[in-house]
Order: sequence, then structure tokens, then C-alpha cells
Amino acid sequence: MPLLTNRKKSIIEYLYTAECEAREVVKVTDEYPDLTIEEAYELQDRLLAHKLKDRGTKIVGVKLGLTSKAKQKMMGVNEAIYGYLHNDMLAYEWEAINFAELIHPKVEPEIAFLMAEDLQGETITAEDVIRATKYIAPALEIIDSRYKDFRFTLVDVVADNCSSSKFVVGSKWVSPNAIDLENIGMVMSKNGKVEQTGSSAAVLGHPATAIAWAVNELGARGKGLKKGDIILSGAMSEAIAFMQGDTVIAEFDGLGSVSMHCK
Ligand code: OOG
Ligand code: MG
Repeated sequence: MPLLTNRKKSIIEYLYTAECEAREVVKVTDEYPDLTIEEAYELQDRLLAHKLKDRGTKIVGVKLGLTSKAKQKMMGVNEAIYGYLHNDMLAYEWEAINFAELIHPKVEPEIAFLMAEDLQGETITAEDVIRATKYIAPALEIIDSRYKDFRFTLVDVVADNCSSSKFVVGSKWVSPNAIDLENIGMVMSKNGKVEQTGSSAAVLGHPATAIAWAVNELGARGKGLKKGDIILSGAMSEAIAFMQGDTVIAEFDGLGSVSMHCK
């Protein structure tokens, strides 16, 4: 990695403090409009290194973002991105999410992959991803951009670890060969009312294609997926906002359901 400049150091502290204090901040490119996407991925790595040092945060997997047209349109950014999942983002169906710790959270339905083996390369295909996958499971991702009004450019969102905040994985895990991964229907409801419907086909045509894209991006930066990693393949529909008292459930064809409650 290149030397850590004062400018990068101050951006890392800025984003870390915003997250710790659950406070929205002006986006980084307002102050540094010339930041590149490569620098944004470097900031993402540095932010994680900072969390590791400060509170022992460890990587448990990778998340993809903006892999569906619904999300790209919603956020006004038309490229896919990736970030890291940390141990302190793991949330559970039986443990309410604490609204006071978050800024302006939204939740989105995703398909999680659990890796059976390491996967690294620059010419990885969807078939390679499926071969290296042990199970898939239904998941909810809670995103909470640190930026004001949840608005950002591609560079901003990458530096902010792709708005990652928490994620919940459902309890039904199935082999990727036991299901038609290409077309898993999904219905997401809040407090009993349907809010979003979608299909796994919305995720770059096939969630494994999306993961192959991310592995190749990681590969170009000398990185890869590790055995045991959890991968969130990207939202299948638009994200929905939630508040204290809300319960959200996403039901997936053949995969069962996953839910979260906010207190
Ligand atoms: C960026 C993160 C997008 C997804 O699944 O598309 C994402 C955002 O929308 O704030 O996680
Ligand atoms: Mg997501």
C-alpha cells in the first residue's frame, strides 16, 4: 500500500468517528473532489485496519453492492462495488437491532454464500463460484451510509465500506446445487405489509455472476475469498427504511425466511 498521507488519515478518522457517534457527515468528495476509485478502495482497507487496531474488528467475508438495477437507480450510481463484512456486523434474528446506534438505517434482501474453499483469481466464472460454495442462505443487510441524506458518489460509498452496518443470515442453509439460483423469488414485508418483491435474477442476472465479478476485482488487487467467508451477493430489490418498533421479514422461494426487529 502507498504511504498514508495526512489527507487519507483525516478521511479515515472522519468516517470512523461518524460511525462510532452514529452521526451523518458531509460526503468526502465535497472536500476532496479528485479522489480516485483506487484511492477509495485503499481508504476502505485502511479504515478496516484502523478498526482492527482500535476494537479488534476482523473480516468475516465480503459484500457486494449496487449489483441490481433497482439499487443502481435508487442510489444514482451505475457500477457494482464491494466491501468487507466484519465480525461486529453480525446480527441475529432473535436479538433486536438498536436504532440508537444507527444513523438512518435501511434494510435489503440478499442471498448469502458460505465458501467451502479459498477462491482467488482474475478469470473466475460463476461456475467456479458455485463449485467453491458450501451453502447459500437467505439474508438481510442493514445499510447505514455515514453520509448526509444517504447520498454519495461511487468514490464516497466505496471509502465508506459500501454503507455496511449489520447483516442477519437466516437459519436455512442449502447446497447451491439444490436450488435454481438464477431465479429465486423474494417478498419483503415490514410490519406485515409487503414493501418489495424481487428475484435473484435482478443481481447481475445471477448472484454467482456477481460474486465472480467481485472475486476478479479482488484478484486484480492481489486478494481473494477465504474458506468460511460469508458473501452477501447484493440487494435483490430497493432497500427500505425502518425505525424503532419495526419488524422486517424477507421470504425466499426454496430458502425460507429471515427477519429482523428494531428496538
Ligand atoms: C450502497 C450499498 C449497496 C447493495 O446490496 O446494493 C448494497 C448503498 O446503497 O448505500 O449493499
Ligand atoms: Mg447490500
